[in-house]
Amino acid sequence: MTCEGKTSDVEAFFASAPSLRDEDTIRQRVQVFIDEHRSRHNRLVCVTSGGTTVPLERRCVRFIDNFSSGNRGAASTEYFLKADYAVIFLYRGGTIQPFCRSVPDDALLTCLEPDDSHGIKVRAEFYSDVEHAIRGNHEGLMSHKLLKVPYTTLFEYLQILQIIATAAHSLQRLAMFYLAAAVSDFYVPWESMGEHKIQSAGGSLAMQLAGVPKMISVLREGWAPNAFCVSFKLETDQTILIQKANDALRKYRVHAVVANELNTRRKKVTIVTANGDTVIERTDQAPDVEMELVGFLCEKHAEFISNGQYT
Ligand code: 9Z3
Repeated sequence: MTCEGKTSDVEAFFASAPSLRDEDTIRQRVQVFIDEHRSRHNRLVCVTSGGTTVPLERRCVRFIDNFSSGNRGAASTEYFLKADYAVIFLYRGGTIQPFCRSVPDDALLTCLEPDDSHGIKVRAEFYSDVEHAIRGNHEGLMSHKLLKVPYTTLFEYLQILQIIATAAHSLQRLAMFYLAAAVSDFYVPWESMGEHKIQSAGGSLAMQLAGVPKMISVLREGWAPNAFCVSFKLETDQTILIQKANDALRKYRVHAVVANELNTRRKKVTIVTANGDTVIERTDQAPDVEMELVGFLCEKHAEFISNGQYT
């Protein structure tokens, strides 16, 4: 995600974005969820997950995508729920869902089979994974601890994040933002985008992409200034990763930056805070890095709630 959001750039971004489909419904669902947890003094985290698309045409056939399977966001959501947080899961449609990490992509066709009485049953070898997925999801939704909001485009992602963050302002320090989504730094402004599919007759294509205003700063300074804010830094070059994470920490004034390298992201993350770096590496005994990562951040958030600061 980007930052140093000059107010005029940010306003221009939102003013020119296409209107958000189902905006009233999203706003209402988010508000009701947050109000319920505010009245119970619960901790609430907004976990963002998956990657944004950047459309190249208004009637979009082609788009630029940011890589993310959604595994990090899904796993983290499970651990936040376990830690008794209410979770708003802002996810890219089609990416991995909480409790479904062990279920194959084509779950319907892989996990189910016809039974003897013209019905359908779960294949024995997938039974426990399917049961885990269905029970976990059902429990999260039915207990009102989990609210899932899908997005696809960069415009939708930032519009919905703004809705969530401004509503979460009322939770003050009880709110956390855990920004694991891979968000494009570049986009085609809606007003400069053609209506129809770009024609290929001319051979090559040159396009000018504009920089996305840095919304993390806006979230920190304007939308939810009292919330605990964790952003992620992804690099493919290990040698610049920690420096870039430190730069982000200072620039965006977030409470922690989780630094990860693309190829090792499932095994190792470094949490960079003003108090130093903490490396988390998955051991053979641990199911994933998210268990320890979320545990660490929950502790820091608890300190922050009590003192307004953390060690
Ligand atoms: C991350 O770095 C996430 O950890 C991953 C998780 C996307 C790598 P998966 O979904 O992977 O489990 O497959 N997210 C943030 C990526 C990002 O766009 N960060 C921006 C940057 O690095 C800052 S906001 O510049």
